[in-house]
Amino acid sequence: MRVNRISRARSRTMAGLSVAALTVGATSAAGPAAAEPAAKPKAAPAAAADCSAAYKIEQKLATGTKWTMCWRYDSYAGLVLENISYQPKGEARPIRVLTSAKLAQIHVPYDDGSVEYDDLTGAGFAQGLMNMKPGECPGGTIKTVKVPDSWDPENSNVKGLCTTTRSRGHAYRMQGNSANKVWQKQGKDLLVYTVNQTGWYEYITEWRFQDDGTVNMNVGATGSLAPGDYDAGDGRGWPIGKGAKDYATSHSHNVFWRLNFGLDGSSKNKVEQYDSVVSPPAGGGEAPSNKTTRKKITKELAGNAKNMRWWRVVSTVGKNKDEHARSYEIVPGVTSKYPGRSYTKRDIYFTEYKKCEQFASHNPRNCGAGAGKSVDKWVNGQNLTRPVVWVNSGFHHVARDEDQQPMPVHWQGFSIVPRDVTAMNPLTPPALADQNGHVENGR
Ligand SMILES: [Cu+2]
Repeated sequence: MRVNRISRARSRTMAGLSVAALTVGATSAAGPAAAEPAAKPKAAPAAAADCSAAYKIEQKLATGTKWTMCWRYDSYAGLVLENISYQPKGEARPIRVLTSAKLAQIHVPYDDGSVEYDDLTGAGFAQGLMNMKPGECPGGTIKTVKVPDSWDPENSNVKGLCTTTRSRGHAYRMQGNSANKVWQKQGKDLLVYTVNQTGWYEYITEWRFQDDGTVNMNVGATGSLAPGDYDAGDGRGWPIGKGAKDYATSHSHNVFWRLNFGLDGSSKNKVEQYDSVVSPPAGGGEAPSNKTTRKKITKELAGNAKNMRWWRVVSTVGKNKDEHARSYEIVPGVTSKYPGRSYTKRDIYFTEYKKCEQFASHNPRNCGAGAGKSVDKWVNGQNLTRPVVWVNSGFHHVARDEDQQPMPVHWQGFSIVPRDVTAMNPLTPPALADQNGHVENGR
């Protein structure tokens, strides 16, 4: 966010601290956060989340699905979720999905070219963790988070991590022509979120774990537009005051996520890209035809979303009860891609795991001379055996009158959806469990 020095000091109650102070605290990002339990085994993750109770999130949803994970708090990334496992009813053991998941940058360039921010590594996103009262974590639990390298050591313990559950409407409905019964289920989600103030903005980082195995990652921006920016010219902003006054400067929020998959407990995963080509009706056919082809992504890739294109990450060790390899599909959200920087030019990056590669731009860790500081530089032809997935979701924020006051939350993000993780719908009622593939008994 745009932060003039005065507004930051005011909003943070940390007057006198500057960007320089952030740099001092930077080193600990290279190691585990102070709050992280010591001696956590790195290799061969166990099926269940292996962390102490204080850092465990475990939720069995009303529909029988259980999600388990560990959390920690990083001095740049904020909330980091680790060892995320999914266990629908009918599965004897938890199924590991992700080794780690976190935000990897929020890049905010302004349309007048005056400035750009890297909110995570350069503007104190993690430091801005906000206290929540029970009212903004309805029905849930608010955990206390110790902010590492706190700019404000006396207030480094923040009641800042909400875990709760929410209904999402129909998980499914089926009646058909002949059935005399309606099969329907209302889906339930586990929600995990923090609020981080960065300048005048407040970002809600939300992780939503559905009982059908889908995970939604979204960032919502709210708070307030920065009043110091009501000075834009034509084509660079939008008037939000009376008449042709108070032109708030337009800007982009380019949010990056970093997902380290660990399907079935193994970091060795495969990546596939699928594309479809539609052809006009031919050979007496009535309708256009469509051919979908798979491309194995064996080397690092900087990819672009495209109509009818999708990717999936495939387990090399686990199969479902239909003998199909388990996988997770990456489903992009609505995005407005910002072409201004090398790292914002692509929608997705698949890189070979390297410990120092943690942030999509202005990576604070040392990857060696000439290694580059952004994710696009790390796509350099390596074989992809332990893929890390970086997703870039852009939002071009042209302010509107409704943005005052407070600014309504605007969301951006994407999902990962299970593909063949279970042999059937994980919420299938027992009476329909024989309908795997062909339908039995003439139904
Ligand atoms: Cu904005």
